[in-house]
Amino acid sequence: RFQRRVRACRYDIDQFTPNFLSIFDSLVPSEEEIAKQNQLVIALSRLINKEWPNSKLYLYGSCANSFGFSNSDIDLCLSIDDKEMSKVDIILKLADILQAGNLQNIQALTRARVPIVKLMDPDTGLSCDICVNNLLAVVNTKLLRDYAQIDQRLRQLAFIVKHWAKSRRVNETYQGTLSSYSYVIMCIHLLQLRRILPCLQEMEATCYVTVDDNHYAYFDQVDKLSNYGAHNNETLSSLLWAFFHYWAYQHDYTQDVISIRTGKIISKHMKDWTRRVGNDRHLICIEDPFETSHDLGRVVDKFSIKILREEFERAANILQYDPNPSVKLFEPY
Ligand code: 3AT
Ligand code: MG
Repeated sequence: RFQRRVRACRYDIDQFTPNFLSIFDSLVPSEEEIAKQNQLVIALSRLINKEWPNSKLYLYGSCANSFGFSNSDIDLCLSIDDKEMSKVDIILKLADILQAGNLQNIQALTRARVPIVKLMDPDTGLSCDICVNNLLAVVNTKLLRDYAQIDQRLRQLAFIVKHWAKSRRVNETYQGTLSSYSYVIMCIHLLQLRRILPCLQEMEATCYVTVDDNHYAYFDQVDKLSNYGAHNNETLSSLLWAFFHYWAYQHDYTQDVISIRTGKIISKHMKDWTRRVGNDRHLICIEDPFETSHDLGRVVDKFSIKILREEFERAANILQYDPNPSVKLFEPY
């Protein structure tokens, strides 16, 4: 009976795609908004370069990886080679520079895992976080953006998943749920398994970067891959169903690690992620594509894993049975 229900649902799930696409459209930032963001980055670069002529300000995170919603905060990374100053000193001096430049709500968070300066630009109302020398985040931003250019369904799926995660409050790393970065990686992995996306890090490299003496390489000529997923005609709602169904009922939480670096599921055993080490519990395992010793699920604890899995099941069941799934799916928690 279950099989019949699954089939019945899979047969007509596509009818919800136009509705999900209009939700996607409503979340995408406008051209004006993007122009405003870019202007602010230029103004901040000028201000900081006066003090540190050899520094460079990079946009990373959702404003640069193409998975940003309208009105999301701007993530910036200051690249600076100053052997004399510690990261904390740089953060404190940066806060002073911004203060003198009439930016508002400046806060230097020197004790955070990734130290940052927060600010608000009174002219545009935009808020920014600036970190220092976190260049791997700039590189992983480019990888995500490159994947998004191969098949438009990735961006659509990840927007809907992020919107669901924010509505259901399971996008809060300080409360033990997953980052937006993790959710995008989960979407890339699903599309790799369905051959809608390739595995760029397994292809012949065309792009090379070195960060802190580590070398990274992958294929980035994504304009040559625009037909890659054309053989697969699954629609957005069908992929959304597959995403939640996978994380609710198919993923083996005791054995498996998802890895977009290899385009496969690999074993926890192979990574030695089978037991708790310090605060890393490995209850849901998502390999970072570059820092392969990092499990992006390490923030998840024994309470939040339960919440997450219940939310995956809730979403899977709504998509399976609800005649109007887009209402309940995003119901505020
Ligand atoms: P929002 O739209 O702000 O929710 P975002 O894409 O900016 O989404 P995050 O706030 O999760 O994503 O993270 C900002 C960037 O920082 C994304 C990624 O380039 C980097 N990043 C986040 N978490 C990690 C991590 N655990 N390891 C490496 N890089 C990370
Ligand atoms: Mg962000």
